[in-house]
Amino acid sequence: MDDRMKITLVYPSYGDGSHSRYFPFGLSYVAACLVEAGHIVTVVDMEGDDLSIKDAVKRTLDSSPQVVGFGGMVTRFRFVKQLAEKIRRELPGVFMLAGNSGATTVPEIYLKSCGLNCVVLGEGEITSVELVRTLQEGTDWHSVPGIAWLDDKGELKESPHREMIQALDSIPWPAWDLFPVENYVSSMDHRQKKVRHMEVLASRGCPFNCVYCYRIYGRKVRRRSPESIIAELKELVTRYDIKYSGFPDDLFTSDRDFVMQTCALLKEELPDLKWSCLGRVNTVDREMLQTMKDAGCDWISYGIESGCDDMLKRMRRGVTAEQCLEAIRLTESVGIHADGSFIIGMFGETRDSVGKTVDFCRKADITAPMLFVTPYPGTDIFKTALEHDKIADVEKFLTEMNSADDLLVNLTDFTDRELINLRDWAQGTIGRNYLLKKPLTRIPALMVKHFKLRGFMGLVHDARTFLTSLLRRK
Ligand code: B12
Ligand code: SF4
Repeated sequence: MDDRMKITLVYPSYGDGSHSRYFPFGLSYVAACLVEAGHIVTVVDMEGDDLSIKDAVKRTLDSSPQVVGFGGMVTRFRFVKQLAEKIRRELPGVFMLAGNSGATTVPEIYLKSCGLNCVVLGEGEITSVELVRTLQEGTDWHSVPGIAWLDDKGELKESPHREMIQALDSIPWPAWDLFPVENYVSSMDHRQKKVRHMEVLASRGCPFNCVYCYRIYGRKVRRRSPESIIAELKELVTRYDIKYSGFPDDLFTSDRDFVMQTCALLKEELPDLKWSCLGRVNTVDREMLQTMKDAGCDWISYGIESGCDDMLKRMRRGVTAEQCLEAIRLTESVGIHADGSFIIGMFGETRDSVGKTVDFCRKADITAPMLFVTPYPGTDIFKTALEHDKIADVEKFLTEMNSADDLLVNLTDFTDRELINLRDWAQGTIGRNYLLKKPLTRIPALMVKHFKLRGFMGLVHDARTFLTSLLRRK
């Protein structure tokens, strides 16, 4: 008799009308561990396969699962809810669970709204395997560390917390082949370039403590060995012919020695591979950046967030605008493209602080999307927002989440309309300053990019936006 468990892992969609095509590492690590434990694992990937809710439910039912696990970050809550309701109706006895940032930070809402049996808190690799083993053996699953559930009275219960996995090299590589991996590999990369790519996670955790950030892996950083990272990259080159990669870790540059050792090996073993990473301005220096460049790094995304020192202090960034400017210049000077991200709408934001951010971008000669500060569950500003009654209904807030392009919670003294107008003005001015600095090269390059992304009508729309912003200079 086949006593393996049949588990279906469901990856919910990115959001209405848009795609991330960013490989779902969390779910794929969990899948790899369950396969290693000998189970039959099916993946239903709404994102990678462009599935509607109806199709995703059908595929899940067709796989006749005994266990269904949902992944996806907190922004995908509304999809988990819809999927879980429909699956529960068809398969009343199936064991359903969810993991990832939302399920970990607001477990009660996930459990109540989605009718789940339990949620997995934090890292899912060991917990999911132990949980499935208890289900397989018919023993009491409530004793498995690292989970939460609702008791008979509907109250939240948690088992003892699970220690984080120290030896990251011991975790199997992501189960790429269970997913529609080709759709990810051949999609546009984060630079909107069509080059075969797949990212690799090199570390977990970040030592810093920014108020708007949630770190599921905490502040103690754990790293893989450079040898294991390079081995995984080589496998990706051989298996999928990737030409580009990247490290979407919390913060790849947090340890200089680690970066230097990884780069030395990359340069030696994979000299043709280009890659990108997330960086923090106070963790880089010229020698390190040059070493990264020599090892194939061509793009670093820095979370700059604001060009105003007061705002940076409120965000607990621990850096000044001047340091940010210096790091961007240094990065560009060694030939790596420096990208920045900005947020608007922190507690205490003023017209003056937004003006400083616009000015910063002009001086740094960068353009970047300006997103609204959103108090995601698990962050310090989530707690502050609740204390200040800024979020009347947390479940409604979760249901409305998409990308931070929309204003969901206003933490400032501006009205919503004022804040949206201020964002539109700042975004338009940053973009226009950037384009007009080198109009002959930058405007055509942007037009080509937008044409490729959105076709002729997209191009017309962008041209109109740009011209309107020229007319609305104040
Ligand atoms: C890459 C990335 C992206 C990619 C997409 C990633 C993806 N595949 O969905 C892009 C760039 C598109 C992106 C977008 C956004 N992102 Co993002 N992103 C990340 C980043 C850097 C890495 C994610 C990752 O792969 N982690 C590694 C894997 C292994 O960890 P994991 O996913 O947490 O999985 C583990 C556990 O959670 C658990 N688990 C996960 N799934 C499951 C399922 C089951 C069944 C089980 C049992 C366990 C389990 O086990 C896994 C292994 O231990 C994280 C930060 C981070 N380091 O995690 C932020 C992060 C997830 N993003 C975040 C945010 C806020 C966003 C945006 C809203 C920002 C924006 N600008 O609009 C958008 C949301 C877009 C949307 N509509 O969904 C926040 C989420 C905050 C929160 N409280 O939930 C994070 C945590 C960043 C931060 N530090 O604040 N993001
Ligand atoms: S925003 Fe970046 S640097 Fe700040 S705590 Fe989060 S991961 Fe670390």
